[in-house]
Amino acid sequence: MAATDVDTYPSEEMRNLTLGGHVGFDSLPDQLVSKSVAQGFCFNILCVGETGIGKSTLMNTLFNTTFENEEASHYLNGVHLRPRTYDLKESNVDLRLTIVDTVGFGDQVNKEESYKPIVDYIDTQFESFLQEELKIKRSLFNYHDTRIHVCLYFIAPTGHSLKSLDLVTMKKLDSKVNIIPIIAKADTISKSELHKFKIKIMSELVSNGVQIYQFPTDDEAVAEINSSMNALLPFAVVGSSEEVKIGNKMVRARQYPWGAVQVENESHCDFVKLREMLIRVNMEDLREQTHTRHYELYRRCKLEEMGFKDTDPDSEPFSLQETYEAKRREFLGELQHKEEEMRQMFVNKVKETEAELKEKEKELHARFEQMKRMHQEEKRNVEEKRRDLEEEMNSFNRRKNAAETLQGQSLQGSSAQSIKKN
Ligand SMILES: Nc1nc2c(ncn2[C@@H]2O[C@H](COP(=O)(O)OP(=O)(O)OP(=O)(O)O)[C@@H](O)[C@H]2O)c(=O)[nH]1
Ligand SMILES: [Mg+2]
Repeated sequence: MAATDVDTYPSEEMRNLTLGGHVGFDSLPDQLVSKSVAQGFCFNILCVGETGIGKSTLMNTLFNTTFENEEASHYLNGVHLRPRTYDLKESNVDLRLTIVDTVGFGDQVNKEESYKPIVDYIDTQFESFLQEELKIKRSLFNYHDTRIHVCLYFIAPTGHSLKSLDLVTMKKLDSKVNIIPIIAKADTISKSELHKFKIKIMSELVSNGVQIYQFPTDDEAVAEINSSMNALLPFAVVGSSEEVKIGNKMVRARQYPWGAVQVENESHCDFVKLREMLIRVNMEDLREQTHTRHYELYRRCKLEEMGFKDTDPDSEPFSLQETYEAKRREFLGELQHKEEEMRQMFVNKVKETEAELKEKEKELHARFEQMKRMHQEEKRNVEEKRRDLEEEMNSFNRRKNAAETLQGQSLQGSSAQSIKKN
């Protein structure tokens, strides 16, 4: 075949050439940038944290705006997820931002199932993307990607340790999403306690095998800042919707009788570090990791479940048609097996019912015979009684007749005597 006759050049034969003048492909990165800018970006944040822990306030503080905010009730039966999408613009860059809130998280008495709606939500977004990819006429270009790029996990500032709900939830999520743990309302914990709390949290995460997102250190430009920030996790943050006058500037802060906690003051909290890492340095890496690690894992498991598999380079090429046929045969076999099982079950059930009915019929027959015997017995008794009564009646009549004759005779005798006397 012609295709096998074509010789491929070994990589050693590749040569570097110098160009005689400007050709223009050095504009490729710019082309990519302008194309991306024209297309716009999307970023999806999942906020997992107890009701009232400060999720909405932090989102408002992070994006320096006021998103829709509905306070959650503490009395919900279960956890549900509430996604809200906003179109934001900064300079000429459009960002479609989706914030997903976990409503009712941590409020139930039994918290065993609290992680499930979150896992389901993440999987559903992966599934939608996979379905779009598998379509014949797919439109990934203008598809609204709802896959979660980052999960901000809000830890309560207890100063003790992580709650089992936190550990279970993070463990269930860590293979599906980039988790950045943060200590919420960090103004409520003292500096020395916070330091110990951070160490405790990290050691608990490690001992429980929870994989949190690590800021990438393979790109030289950001390796230094990212590796120093990795050591400062989990960030202790403060959110605020108030502005306070500090010096002659209005800044976001929380005002207390003893002073103000400034959100953007790095000696007060790690808010600036979080914003830097999440939005300004690693947003693209979070998007990329979601696609190349988490989605890839979901896709692989899903396709393997559907019967697809890769073959090694030496064996026959992978054929979709064959996989489909094999899966179809397997499915039909299973269906037949199930049908046979159901038929057998039906036959057994009919037999059982038949036997039960026969048993009942026998019982009824026996009862009928018994009643018949009882009836005959009673009839005999009644007959005997009737005969006795008849006999009694006859003897009574005989005695009555005799008495009457006797009476008649004695009457006749007495009248004859009186005639004689007279
Ligand atoms: N001390 C302190 N209070 C905060 C902080 N952030 C938010 N709060 C307060 O906590 C309360 C709840 O804040 P929200 O942002 O509504 O909390 P939430 O997690 O969005 O609440 P739900 O959406 O109802 O679950 C508000 O009174 C906020 O002012 C913080 O960093 N420190
Ligand atoms: Mg809220």
